[in-house]
Amino acid sequence: MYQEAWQTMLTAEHIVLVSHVYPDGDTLGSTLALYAALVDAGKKVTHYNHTLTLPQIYDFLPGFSKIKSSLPKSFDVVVSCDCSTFDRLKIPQGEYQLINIDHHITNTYFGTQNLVVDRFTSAGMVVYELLKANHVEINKACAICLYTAIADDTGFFLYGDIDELTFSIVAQLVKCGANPKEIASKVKRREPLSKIRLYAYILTHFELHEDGTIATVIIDQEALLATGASRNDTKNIINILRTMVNVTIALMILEEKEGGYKISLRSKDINVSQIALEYNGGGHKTAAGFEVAPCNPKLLRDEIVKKIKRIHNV
Ligand SMILES: [Mn+2]
Repeated sequence: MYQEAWQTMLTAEHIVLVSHVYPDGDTLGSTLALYAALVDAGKKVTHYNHTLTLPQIYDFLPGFSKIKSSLPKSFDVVVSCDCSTFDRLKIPQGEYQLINIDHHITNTYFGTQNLVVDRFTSAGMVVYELLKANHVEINKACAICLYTAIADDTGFFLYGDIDELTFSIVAQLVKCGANPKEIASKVKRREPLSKIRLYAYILTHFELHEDGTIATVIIDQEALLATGASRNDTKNIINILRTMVNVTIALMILEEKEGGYKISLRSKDINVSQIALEYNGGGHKTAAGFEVAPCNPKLLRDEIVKKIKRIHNV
C-alpha cells in the first residue's frame, strides 16, 4: 500500500495536502513532512487547512508559512493526514484521488487509498513508514516535522502505545536533523497567557464524581471570554484533570461559539472511544471526543457520567 500511494503522488499533476480543522502537531507535522518530501521530488503541492488562525506554537515547522486557507482551482490528488472522517478535511467531494493517511481506530476509510495503521501512536509514524518503504531521503525539514508529529501525539512520550518502534523512528529522525530539545521548547514552553488563565479556570471549577474517579469541567463562552482563551487554547487542556491519582476518566464539555458543545474524553487506560462512538464521535482508546447540539450542559454531563458508569463499571 505504501508503494501505490507514493506512485500516485509522484504521477499527480497538483497535490493538495490537507491537515484537519483545529490542527495539532501530528496533522501539521505529517502533512508538512510530506510537503517537504514532495517539493524535493519536484512536485506541485499546496497545503490546505480550513482553520484561519493556526496555532502559533507550530510556526517553527518548515513550510508552516506556506499553509493556505483556500483550495487551488484544480488538483487531481488529495492527501489527508490524521483525519478520521472526511468532514474533518472541510473540502468538497470531487473527481480527485484521495489518499487517507491516519492512525485513528475510528477511521472511516473514506479514501480511494487508505493508509490507516491504528497501532501507531501518530499519523507521523505512518508517513515515516511511507517514506522509508519508498526509499525517500528524510531531509532535515522532514525530520523536524515528523519528530514534532510523533512527540506531540504522545504528549512528548507520556502516553499512547509507545514502544521500541516509536523510539527507533525518533532516533532516526534525530539522526536526520531533528533537535529534541529545541522542538520540545518550541511546542511546550510557549503557552499563551490566555491558556494559563484557562488552566486556572479549570482547576478551580472541576467537579469529581464516583468517589473521585471521574473528573468533569464545563467551559462556557463566558469562561472563554473571561480568560481570553481561544478555541486553540482549549485543545488537550483537559489532560490536566487526568493527571490526578484517583481519576480514571476526565471529561470536558466546551460550549462552541456557534452553539452546541464539543465533548472531550480522556482516560488513563479505559476505552473512552466506545463512549464517543455512542454519540457519533470518535478517537482513540484514551483520548476521544464528540459534538452535540445545544442542550443543558449539566444534564449532558450527568448523562455521560451515568453512561461511563454503566459501560465501564467505575
Ligand atoms: Mn494524530
